[in-house]
Amino acid sequence: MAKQLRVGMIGYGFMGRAHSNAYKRLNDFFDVEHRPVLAAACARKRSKVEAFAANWGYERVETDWRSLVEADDIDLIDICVPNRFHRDIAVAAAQAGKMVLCEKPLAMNVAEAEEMTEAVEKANVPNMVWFNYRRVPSIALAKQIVDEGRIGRPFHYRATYLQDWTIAEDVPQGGAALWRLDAKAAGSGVTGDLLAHSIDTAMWLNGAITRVTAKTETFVKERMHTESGQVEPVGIDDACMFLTEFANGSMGTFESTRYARGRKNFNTLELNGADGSVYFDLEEPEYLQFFEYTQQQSGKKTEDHLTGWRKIHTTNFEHPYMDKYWVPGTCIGYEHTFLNALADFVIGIESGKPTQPDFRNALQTQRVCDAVLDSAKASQWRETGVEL
Ligand code: SOE
Repeated sequence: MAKQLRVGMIGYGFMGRAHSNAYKRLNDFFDVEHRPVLAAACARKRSKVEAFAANWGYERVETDWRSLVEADDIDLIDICVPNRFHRDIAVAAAQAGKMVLCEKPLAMNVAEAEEMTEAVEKANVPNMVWFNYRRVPSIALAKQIVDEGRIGRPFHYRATYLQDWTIAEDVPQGGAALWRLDAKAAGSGVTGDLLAHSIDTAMWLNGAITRVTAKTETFVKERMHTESGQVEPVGIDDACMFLTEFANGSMGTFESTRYARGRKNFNTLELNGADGSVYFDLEEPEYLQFFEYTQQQSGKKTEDHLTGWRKIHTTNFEHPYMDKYWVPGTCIGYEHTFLNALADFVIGIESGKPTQPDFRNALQTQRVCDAVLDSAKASQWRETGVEL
């Protein structure tokens, strides 16, 4: 018998839509016992949340998140609001015994992330942070290749995450959609918003980041604040670059900006090891590039003229998640990364093996983000304190 999973969604923006789509489609593609029910959507502005609820098919609306987390007919709270609200909602939801799913980054800073982690662990409620890029089949295949030992001793990790939507000086900070430019709402700029994704993927593929040295820049120093109507100083990092040491002895470079003209959501990674390399580019998400170094076997003719990068079209049934969708050669999209993440979460509940990244795992990413920002401020190397 199907078990209902009654969802209380908080927020109605980009992520509210991406997650709602995942709840609606889960049982169309994945054979799991739980059936998500879009029970309630919550936001402060009634007209907005009513329109969102009507569009996606939520049964009712709430305008106070506190009522939603206390409601008896809700099993799971999904937090899709600006980062400054994550901590209070997650802690209250855990205390009310609800499962908690939270958009990235987990929190404004490590102190909040620790509090949230403690709350979900004390209440023993299933929890997950939506680092959706782990669920791109090509990136999941990179993980498989690493776990199979095909990269060998790792030397280098390289990540870039570039956008260009904040170059104009008249883009305001604060308010719907633009809260990401307001340090009071977001905590940080590209470090929490974009590099958190890169850091999560990097530590998943290549283990703990132990030390960092960073440089950040804020190119536009003042912007109109939508809420106050005043021109206010900008407190976020517009760009951030950092070097890392990984616990496994490899080194990494990370670059992120919202000022790379022409780059909309350019997210790449490369890992180079003694025996091979993997490369991924989100603009070609259905491909993983893999270089395999094959040593010459004694007595065998060398085939060096045939060595080179393989561009693997990750659409076969054998590739991660792909047996759930269409036929080989046909691709899936951005929205499916959320569907895959939700499926993993539900499978985790049903199997009793919690899926990752849970709050404790995302706390480690938060540690790296905080160390990066602190390093940039002090112009010094910082230990991250990551436990993996
Ligand atoms: C920012 O523009 C943003 O929407 C991030 O917040 C998302 O996490 C990223 O995946 C796409 O870009």
